[in-house]
Amino acid sequence: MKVALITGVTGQDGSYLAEFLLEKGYEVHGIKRRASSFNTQRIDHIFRDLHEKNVKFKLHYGDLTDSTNLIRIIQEIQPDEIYNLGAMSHVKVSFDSPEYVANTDGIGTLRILEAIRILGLTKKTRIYQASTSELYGGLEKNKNEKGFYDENSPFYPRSPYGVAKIYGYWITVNYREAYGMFACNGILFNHESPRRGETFVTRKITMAAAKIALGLQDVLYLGNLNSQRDWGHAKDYVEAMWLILQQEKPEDYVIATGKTTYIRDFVRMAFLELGIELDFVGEAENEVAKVKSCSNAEYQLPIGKEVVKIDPAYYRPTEVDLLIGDPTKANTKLSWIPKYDVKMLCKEMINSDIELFLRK
Ligand code: NDP
Ligand code: GDR
Repeated sequence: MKVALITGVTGQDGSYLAEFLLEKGYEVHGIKRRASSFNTQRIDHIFRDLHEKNVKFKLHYGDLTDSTNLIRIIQEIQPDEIYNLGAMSHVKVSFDSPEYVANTDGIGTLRILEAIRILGLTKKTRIYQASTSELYGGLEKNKNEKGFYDENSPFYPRSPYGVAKIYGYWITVNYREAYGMFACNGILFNHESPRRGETFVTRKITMAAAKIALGLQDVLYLGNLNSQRDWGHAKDYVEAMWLILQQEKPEDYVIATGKTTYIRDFVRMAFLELGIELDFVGEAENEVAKVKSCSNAEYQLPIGKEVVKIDPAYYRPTEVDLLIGDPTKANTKLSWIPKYDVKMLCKEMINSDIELFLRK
């Protein structure tokens, strides 16, 4: 039986990956942080009491800022595979806590790699590093000739998060080259799901659309509606993480859908799932979305009601305007083809949020 260790197991991706690996027959260990209230909602359904027999999913307290803790856990578990998903992952928040992000997202990656080296596991343990499309920074001139970002496109990060992650990227490449470790970067473009954190834009939108339709919220305040993102489903993306570690040679891969959508169009799509058609009027900070029509008898709002407004507090000091990834290498070498497109993703998220608020 293979043994895997996941940092960030309580997050969106960690929870889907843990489910995926358990289904594949792995013994799965996860590192969770101590918090004053429960932070395991996304994994409670797969957790079994340790007193039961044959428990395949185990949690350990730990933190990516604590080397001794990481060394002890890795020594105890002797994992075949480590998925380093733990990170302060919010781009806007990284402007508020840049030093913490550098420590966790950047040096945290080094701590994992060094632990493997110190423990003499360089030939046994394969490592997946959660790299990101934020490394590209969305610069027009850095796209490839087809108009996408691929494994060879130059990086130009635009946030403390992106800068910390670029260290994680390069230290992973360096340890692979210097010590022959099986260490790989997955350069993943945005991926979402009903488990997405509530302050990322897609989930913020689907939750608000559901609440507004149900009469539980008045207005949704957003920042920049003009950026574009290549959105996939987290379930598809965790499969790619696993595939990357099953290859003969350690390499880095872009994981993306190859399609991009304006934030504004995701808002439109989410409300339309509930039969609510929106009209966007005005520009920049004065832009608003008004209800144009309501075709679903269950969700009737006054025509002309302003449901989306702009709050510049959500603007970022430096923005990544456009992300679109070229998944050709993953399609061909990993035979990875995503099952979800952005419309299916949006539908699943909105339905899940409607159910959530109906239950409350
Ligand atoms: P989440 O924010 O949902 O989860 C992050 C996880 O990291 C949580 O389990 C969190 O714990 C944990 N964590 C945060 N700080 C620390 C720390 N100091 N020590 C240990 N664990 C910590 O992120 P996602 O699941 O969306 O993303 C997973 C990884 O992939 C991240 O590294 C992210 O940067 C990267 N990524 C994500 C993309 C996306 O679109 N989702 C795209 C590209 C890369 P807690 O629950 O206690 O907060
Ligand atoms: P991103 O995701 O920064 O791409 O990072 P996020 O959903 O936060 O923002 C996407 C775009 O939407 C714009 N936006 C808003 N964003 C948020 N969060 N809240 C708002 O109110 C709002 N209004 C407009 C943003 O300006 C941005 O252009 C995610 C994270 O998961 C990272 O960890 C990961 O590395 C990258 O995706 C790939």
